[in-house]
Amino acid sequence: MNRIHIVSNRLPVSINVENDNIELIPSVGGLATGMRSVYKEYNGKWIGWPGLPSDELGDNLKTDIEEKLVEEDCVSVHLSKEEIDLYYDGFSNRTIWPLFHYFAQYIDYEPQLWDAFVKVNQKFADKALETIEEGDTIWIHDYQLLLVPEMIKSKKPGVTVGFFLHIPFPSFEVFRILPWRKELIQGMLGADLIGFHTFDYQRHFFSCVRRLMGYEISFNEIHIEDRIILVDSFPMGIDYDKFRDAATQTFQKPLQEKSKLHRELEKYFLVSPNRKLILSIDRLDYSKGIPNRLQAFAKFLEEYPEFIGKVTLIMLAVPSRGTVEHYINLKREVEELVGNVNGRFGSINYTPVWYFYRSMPFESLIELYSSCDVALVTPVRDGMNLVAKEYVASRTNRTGVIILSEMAGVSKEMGEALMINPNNTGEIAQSIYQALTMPLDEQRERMIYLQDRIKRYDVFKWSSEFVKSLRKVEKLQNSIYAK
Ligand code: ADQ
Repeated sequence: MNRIHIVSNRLPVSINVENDNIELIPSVGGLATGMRSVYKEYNGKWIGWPGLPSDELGDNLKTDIEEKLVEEDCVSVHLSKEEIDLYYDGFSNRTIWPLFHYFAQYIDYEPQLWDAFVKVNQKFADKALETIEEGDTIWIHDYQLLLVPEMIKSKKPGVTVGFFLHIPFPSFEVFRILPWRKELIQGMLGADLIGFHTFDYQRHFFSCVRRLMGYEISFNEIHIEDRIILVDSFPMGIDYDKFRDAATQTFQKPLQEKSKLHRELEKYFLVSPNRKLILSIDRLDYSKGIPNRLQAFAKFLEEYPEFIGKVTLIMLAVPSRGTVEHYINLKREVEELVGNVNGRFGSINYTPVWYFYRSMPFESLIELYSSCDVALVTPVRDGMNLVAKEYVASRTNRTGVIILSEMAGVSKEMGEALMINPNNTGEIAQSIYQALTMPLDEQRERMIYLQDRIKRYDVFKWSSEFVKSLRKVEKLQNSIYAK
């Protein structure tokens, strides 16, 4: 069986260095979970950045880290502070991210950022080329590494290359704005298999390939001279059983073992048994529609004053990209809005919005998912959105309602959610009312369908389907070469 290697911007471990002692902390995120099963099963390596700027590490420490990573079959690509600034915070997060999420007004067009992007992509490709052999398979992830497929294919054509994009692929009219549009498409076309979360992103990609490069497309194949590139959609799932089992255990724990958060939530319900909780969880990112959500919640309290004192919005925002200007401004805007809503509708014993600007441990996330009556997921653009799936998996009693943006990739799999346009605060306010007053039977009916679907296509199914397609495309290539 051919080896399968993974390449992503970050390795699936973080590194903690204390008094020359190096500790590897495995990441528990969805991608790490799904991919770990793949590269371990197929004897591959995971190539990526270990998360520390290389200029902060001495040569000895760098070597020690590399040796430690070998134990986990990880290969590190070292990046300096300047490279992180220009390639990661720069071209990846100040140019591609806003472009692909339709925030054209935020795009940074600095050629210096592009140059760094090419250089660092080449660094990842070189490290991968050192690690892999002809005949191996490699699976490259996400928008930070769009040029890597071509950089590998051009040097080792016998390697089967897969690429998966975790964010939306924008329509041609948006994509064409970028000066380096052709280079990005060319970079992606080095892959033999290109995957997106949804058919719409796939459709946009085809339209860009046709209009910018003039290549032939037939069904889901792109034909370029003697190559065939397969393009398909693979909606990413979550580790469903992990969320369901953790939620089940949360309810079975004796009171003294429950977390502080859980005890506080119980106290809250004890004080007001008829109170309802709405949950909002995201990275603090302008694509997630957090201000709209707060405005809609305020509108809801304004239109339905009988709910003042009876509904609380718990809003978690994980700090993200805090050095990029638009993120700093967004943080300020969100804090002001939270202050406004609490100032307008709050009282001594009622705080309408509980706002947490921090990452939460897994147990607390589960407690919140399983305790909140409504999940408010309103991104203005989102490749998929795993929070919506995690909420569904954690609802062991099969109640709960999701209010979901039609702009999130996950909306294609969640027809039973209350669908909203995130720019329509009136519609969101109405949906909050509908969710809070929805009979339990109807909640269960919707939740059963959602759970069935999300459980069936979990993260393991997602990765195995992608690997299956990689094998298919590998055979296709071999048959072409054999002719
Ligand atoms: P993200 O934009 O990061 O991912 P999402 O899919 O929602 O968005 O994943 C966020 C993850 O962070 C979830 O697993 C969630 O549990 C966790 N999280 C959120 N808030 C947290 C908090 N306060 N504390 C701890 N954990 C928290 C990108 C794309 C998405 C796509 C994924 C996967 O932008 O569209 O769904 O990749 O492809």
